[in-house]
Amino acid sequence: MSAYFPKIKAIAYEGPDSKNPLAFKHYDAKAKVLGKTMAQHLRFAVCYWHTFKGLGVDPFGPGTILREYNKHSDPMKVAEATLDFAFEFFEKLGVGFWCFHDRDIAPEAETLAETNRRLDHIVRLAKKRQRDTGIKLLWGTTNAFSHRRFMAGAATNPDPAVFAYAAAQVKKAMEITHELGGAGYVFWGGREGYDTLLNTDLKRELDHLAAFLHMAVEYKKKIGFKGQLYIEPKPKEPTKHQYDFDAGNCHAFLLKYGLADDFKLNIEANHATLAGHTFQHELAYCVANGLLGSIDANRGDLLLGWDTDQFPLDLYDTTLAMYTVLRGGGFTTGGLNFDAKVRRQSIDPEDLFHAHIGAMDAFARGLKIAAALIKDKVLDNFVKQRYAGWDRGLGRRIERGEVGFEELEQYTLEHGEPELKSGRQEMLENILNDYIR
Ligand code: XUL
Ligand code: CO
Repeated sequence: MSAYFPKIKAIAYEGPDSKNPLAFKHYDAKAKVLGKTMAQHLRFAVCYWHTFKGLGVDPFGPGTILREYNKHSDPMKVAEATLDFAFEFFEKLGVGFWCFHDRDIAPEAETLAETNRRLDHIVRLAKKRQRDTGIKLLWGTTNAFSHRRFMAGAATNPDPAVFAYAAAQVKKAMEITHELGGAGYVFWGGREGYDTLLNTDLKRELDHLAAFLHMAVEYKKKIGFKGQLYIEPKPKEPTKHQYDFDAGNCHAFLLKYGLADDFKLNIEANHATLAGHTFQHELAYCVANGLLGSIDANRGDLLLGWDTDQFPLDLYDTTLAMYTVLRGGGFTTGGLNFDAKVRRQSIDPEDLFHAHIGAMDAFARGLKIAAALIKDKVLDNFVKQRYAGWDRGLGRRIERGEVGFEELEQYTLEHGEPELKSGRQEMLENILNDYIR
């Protein structure tokens, strides 16, 4: 069946010398890197909301992108046609996974009961598509931020009736994610934050968010859903201050409320930079704290202070991300979901292919470069040497908790001024540059 892209064949790997824009130059799904195939390492997913529902809307104008599947007048016909388009796209692109919000795949109806019936219908179709193609669900999630009822948040809403509505929605979204064999479920705090503290009880809202997540954990166990739960940090937008600000903030929240065993994090590159961190920093924080879950791959724009959700192409970013992920043991339940949208002028379906091909190639290159850095131990050896003092003598005794301030004062009185060593930042940056090719 080739309904929507009759002219585009399955995207093939043609190698770095190919000049074909509709071919992979670096992503060779079956090629092995450090003992696993590229597909197993990267676990690419296409996200439904940007790729199929995103139509180029911006604050200055409506969408510019006209898609054939949106031509039907019945919204459920649109939903069915979108699913057809989506699975044709997944197959031709050659990704193993997809991700969605409940409201992406089926439009909301007048009542919750009818909305849920619509979801069940699309889920039945999606399940068949998954079975026929072998494409799996990386994670599902809930859109509890677009409808006007959620203008003041979902789980952190001042009104318990809105909290209840959001709970009902997450309950259903977890059920359908389970039904579709999802490997995970994401909580991105859409409007869980505030616009002004003048009308906000911050402590109460955080307590409510924790109560909500505890209910989700309980329900997950009740229905036997084995997928991993993730929180996706973001510091701002749409609210002035989002409660799930960054990885460190989420970690403290999870620890405080006794949720740390049940959640990992879904790190988004553009959210990291909005928080004033690098993408690698957020991943490194996760690795250091056992929180590495999944990735929303994209990039921001250095000159723009909002979430531009562009397709990731920067080899430094993809290399350092893959370096950190590999050194953290790689993905288990998670993967690389392209939470990215084509620009407003990229109006052809073909642009969706160019966008994803480029991003997949950028991560494949990042993976290969990261593997070479790891194999040659160029950075590892330097770091090991830099901390070698902790593997012997005084350092080892400190790490083992065998000495206190008095012994350390005595040591300093005896040994005097420590001998300083260069951090060699420029040399290490040059080494990294030598590997990026
Ligand atoms: C918003 C964002 C979301 C989540 C899923 O910035 O990243 O698309 O990934 O709700
Ligand atoms: Co995201």
